[in-house]
Amino acid sequence: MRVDFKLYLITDNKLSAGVEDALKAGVKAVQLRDKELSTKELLALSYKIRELTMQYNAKLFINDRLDIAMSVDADGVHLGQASMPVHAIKKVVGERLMIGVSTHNLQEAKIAQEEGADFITLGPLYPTPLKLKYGKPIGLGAIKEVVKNISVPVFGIGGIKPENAKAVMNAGAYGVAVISGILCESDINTATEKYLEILAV
Ligand code: 3NM
Repeated sequence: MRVDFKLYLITDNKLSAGVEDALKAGVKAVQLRDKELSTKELLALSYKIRELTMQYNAKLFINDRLDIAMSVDADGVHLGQASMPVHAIKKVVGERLMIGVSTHNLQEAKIAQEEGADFITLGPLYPTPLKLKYGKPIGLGAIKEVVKNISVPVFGIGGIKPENAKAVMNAGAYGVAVISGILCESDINTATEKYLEILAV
Protein backbone atom coordinates (compact mmCIF):
# COMPACT_ATOMS: atom_id res chain seq x y z
CA MET A 1 0.00 0.00 0.00
CA ARG A 2 1.48 3.32 -1.06
CA VAL A 3 -0.48 5.17 1.59
CA ASP A 4 1.39 3.93 4.64
CA PHE A 5 0.27 6.62 7.08
CA LYS A 6 -2.92 7.30 9.03
CA LEU A 7 -2.13 10.77 10.38
CA TYR A 8 -1.70 13.43 7.70
CA LEU A 9 -0.30 16.65 9.15
CA ILE A 10 -1.05 19.76 7.12
CA THR A 11 0.81 23.00 7.64
CA ASP A 12 -0.94 26.29 7.30
CA ASN A 13 0.40 29.79 6.71
CA LYS A 14 2.95 30.55 9.42
CA LEU A 15 2.38 27.27 11.25
CA SER A 16 5.27 25.27 9.82
CA ALA A 17 7.51 25.93 12.82
CA GLY A 18 5.90 23.08 14.73
CA VAL A 19 6.52 20.46 12.06
CA GLU A 20 9.78 19.18 13.50
CA ASP A 21 8.21 18.53 16.91
CA ALA A 22 5.39 16.62 15.23
CA LEU A 23 7.90 14.56 13.24
CA LYS A 24 9.82 13.82 16.41
CA ALA A 25 6.60 12.57 17.95
CA GLY A 26 6.01 10.19 15.05
CA VAL A 27 4.14 11.93 12.22
CA LYS A 28 4.91 10.09 8.95
CA ALA A 29 3.25 12.37 6.38
CA VAL A 30 3.30 16.15 6.05
CA GLN A 31 1.55 18.35 3.53
CA LEU A 32 3.17 21.73 3.07
CA ARG A 33 0.43 24.18 2.38
CA ASP A 34 1.14 27.89 2.39
CA LYS A 35 -0.93 30.23 0.29
CA GLU A 36 0.87 33.43 1.32
CA LEU A 37 4.52 32.91 0.48
CA SER A 38 6.09 33.91 -2.80
CA THR A 39 7.22 31.06 -5.03
CA LYS A 40 10.83 31.62 -4.01
CA GLU A 41 9.97 31.63 -0.30
CA LEU A 42 7.78 28.57 -0.66
CA LEU A 43 10.58 26.73 -2.44
CA ALA A 44 13.03 27.57 0.35
CA LEU A 45 10.56 26.38 2.99
CA SER A 46 9.88 23.23 0.96
CA TYR A 47 13.57 22.36 0.90
CA LYS A 48 13.73 22.82 4.64
CA ILE A 49 10.70 20.61 5.29
CA ARG A 50 12.03 18.06 2.78
CA GLU A 51 15.22 17.77 4.79
CA LEU A 52 13.30 17.35 8.03
CA THR A 53 10.89 14.77 6.61
CA MET A 54 13.82 12.78 5.22
CA GLN A 55 15.51 12.90 8.58
CA TYR A 56 12.43 11.46 10.27
CA ASN A 57 11.59 9.05 7.46
CA ALA A 58 8.30 10.78 6.68
CA LYS A 59 6.57 11.52 3.39
CA LEU A 60 6.27 15.07 2.08
CA PHE A 61 3.40 16.36 -0.04
CA ILE A 62 3.32 19.83 -1.56
CA ASN A 63 -0.05 21.52 -1.87
CA ASP A 64 -1.03 22.47 -5.41
CA ARG A 65 2.50 23.12 -6.77
CA LEU A 66 3.73 20.33 -8.99
CA ASP A 67 6.79 22.34 -9.95
CA ILE A 68 7.89 22.72 -6.34
CA ALA A 69 7.06 19.10 -5.52
CA MET A 70 9.31 17.97 -8.35
CA SER A 71 12.08 20.41 -7.55
CA VAL A 72 12.42 19.33 -3.92
CA ASP A 73 11.86 15.62 -4.65
CA ALA A 74 8.69 15.48 -2.61
CA ASP A 75 6.85 12.17 -2.34
CA GLY A 76 3.69 13.65 -3.71
CA VAL A 77 1.50 16.57 -4.58
CA HIS A 78 -1.83 17.43 -2.94
CA LEU A 79 -4.45 18.94 -5.21
CA GLY A 80 -7.43 21.16 -4.47
CA GLN A 81 -10.53 21.39 -6.63
CA ALA A 82 -9.03 24.45 -8.37
CA SER A 83 -5.63 22.80 -8.92
CA MET A 84 -4.42 21.03 -12.05
CA PRO A 85 -6.56 17.90 -12.27
CA VAL A 86 -5.11 14.46 -11.54
CA HIS A 87 -5.01 13.38 -15.19
CA ALA A 88 -2.98 16.46 -16.15
CA ILE A 89 -0.52 15.85 -13.29
CA LYS A 90 -0.14 12.22 -14.35
CA LYS A 91 0.65 13.31 -17.90
CA VAL A 92 3.71 15.12 -16.50
CA VAL A 93 4.90 12.75 -13.77
CA GLY A 94 3.28 9.37 -14.45
CA GLU A 95 3.57 7.31 -11.28
CA ARG A 96 6.60 9.17 -9.98
CA LEU A 97 4.63 11.20 -7.44
CA MET A 98 1.78 10.18 -5.21
CA ILE A 99 -1.36 12.28 -5.64
CA GLY A 100 -3.77 13.35 -2.91
CA VAL A 101 -6.94 15.30 -3.66
CA SER A 102 -9.14 17.47 -1.43
CA THR A 103 -12.78 16.57 -1.92
CA HIS A 104 -16.00 17.75 -0.33
CA ASN A 105 -18.66 15.38 -1.65
CA LEU A 106 -19.15 12.01 -3.31
CA GLN A 107 -19.00 13.35 -6.83
CA GLU A 108 -15.59 14.97 -6.32
CA ALA A 109 -14.37 11.83 -4.58
CA LYS A 110 -15.46 9.63 -7.51
CA ILE A 111 -13.75 11.86 -10.05
CA ALA A 112 -10.51 11.88 -8.01
CA GLN A 113 -10.57 8.10 -7.84
CA GLU A 114 -11.39 7.61 -11.52
CA GLU A 115 -8.51 9.87 -12.50
CA GLY A 116 -6.08 7.88 -10.39
CA ALA A 117 -5.65 9.72 -7.07
CA ASP A 118 -3.80 7.66 -4.46
CA PHE A 119 -5.93 9.03 -1.64
CA ILE A 120 -8.41 11.80 -0.89
CA THR A 121 -9.32 14.05 1.98
CA LEU A 122 -13.02 14.63 2.63
CA GLY A 123 -14.34 17.55 4.61
CA PRO A 124 -14.90 19.69 6.41
CA LEU A 125 -16.37 17.11 8.77
CA TYR A 126 -16.65 19.45 11.76
CA PRO A 127 -16.51 23.22 12.18
CA THR A 128 -12.86 24.18 11.78
CA PRO A 129 -11.34 26.61 14.25
CA LEU A 130 -9.02 28.11 11.65
CA LYS A 131 -11.54 30.46 10.12
CA LEU A 132 -11.02 29.08 6.68
CA LYS A 133 -13.78 29.11 4.17
CA TYR A 134 -14.56 25.50 3.55
CA GLY A 135 -18.31 25.74 3.72
CA LYS A 136 -20.67 24.03 6.13
CA PRO A 137 -19.47 20.89 7.91
CA ILE A 138 -20.61 17.80 6.04
CA GLY A 139 -20.57 15.46 9.05
CA LEU A 140 -19.88 11.77 9.49
CA GLY A 141 -22.78 10.71 7.26
CA ALA A 142 -20.83 12.07 4.30
CA ILE A 143 -17.77 10.01 5.05
CA LYS A 144 -19.87 6.87 5.46
CA GLU A 145 -21.46 7.49 2.06
CA VAL A 146 -18.12 8.14 0.35
CA VAL A 147 -16.28 5.11 1.76
CA LYS A 148 -19.19 2.90 0.71
CA ASN A 149 -18.79 4.04 -2.87
CA ILE A 150 -15.08 4.36 -3.46
CA SER A 151 -12.01 2.28 -2.68
CA VAL A 152 -9.11 4.77 -2.38
CA PRO A 153 -8.14 5.70 1.18
CA VAL A 154 -10.25 8.55 2.58
CA PHE A 155 -8.84 10.91 5.21
CA GLY A 156 -11.36 12.90 7.21
CA ILE A 157 -10.48 16.59 7.55
CA GLY A 158 -11.81 19.71 9.24
CA GLY A 159 -12.06 20.19 12.98
CA ILE A 160 -10.66 16.78 13.83
CA LYS A 161 -9.44 16.63 17.41
CA PRO A 162 -8.28 13.68 19.51
CA GLU A 163 -11.81 13.68 20.99
CA ASN A 164 -13.60 13.03 17.69
CA ALA A 165 -10.91 11.17 15.72
CA LYS A 166 -12.18 7.76 16.82
CA ALA A 167 -15.68 8.54 15.56
CA VAL A 168 -14.21 9.54 12.19
CA MET A 169 -12.35 6.23 11.97
CA ASN A 170 -15.45 4.31 13.03
CA ALA A 171 -17.33 6.02 10.19
CA GLY A 172 -14.91 4.31 7.79
CA ALA A 173 -12.08 6.80 7.34
CA TYR A 174 -8.67 5.39 6.52
CA GLY A 175 -7.03 8.17 8.53
CA VAL A 176 -7.32 11.80 9.57
CA ALA A 177 -5.81 15.05 8.31
CA VAL A 178 -5.09 17.72 10.90
CA ILE A 179 -3.83 21.29 11.13
CA SER A 180 -4.81 23.05 14.34
CA GLY A 181 -5.26 19.96 16.52
CA ILE A 182 -1.49 19.60 16.34
CA LEU A 183 0.12 22.81 15.13
CA CYS A 184 -1.91 25.19 17.31
CA GLU A 185 -1.26 23.20 20.48
CA SER A 186 1.35 24.40 22.95
CA ASP A 187 2.50 20.81 23.48
CA ILE A 188 2.82 19.45 19.95
CA ASN A 189 4.45 16.24 21.11
CA THR A 190 1.59 15.24 23.39
CA ALA A 191 -1.05 16.27 20.84
CA THR A 192 0.61 14.16 18.13
CA GLU A 193 0.91 11.17 20.42
CA LYS A 194 -2.78 11.37 21.27
CA TYR A 195 -3.75 11.11 17.60
CA LEU A 196 -1.28 8.33 16.91
CA GLU A 197 -2.63 6.31 19.78
CA ILE A 198 -6.20 6.65 18.54
CA LEU A 199 -5.23 5.82 14.95
CA ALA A 200 -3.18 2.75 15.82
CA VAL A 201 -5.59 -0.03 14.96
N1 3NM B 1 -9.20 21.54 4.05
P1 3NM B 1 -8.12 21.90 11.07
S1 3NM B 1 -10.78 21.72 6.01
C1 3NM B 1 -7.08 22.50 4.86
O1 3NM B 1 -12.59 20.50 3.96
C2 3NM B 1 -8.47 22.11 5.05
O2 3NM B 1 -11.09 20.37 2.40
C3 3NM B 1 -10.45 21.28 4.42
O3 3NM B 1 -7.79 22.41 9.59
C4 3NM B 1 -11.46 20.68 3.52
O4 3NM B 1 -7.52 20.54 11.21
C5 3NM B 1 -9.20 22.27 6.23
O5 3NM B 1 -7.43 22.92 11.92
C6 3NM B 1 -8.70 22.85 7.51
O6 3NM B 1 -9.60 21.93 11.21
C7 3NM B 1 -8.30 21.80 8.47
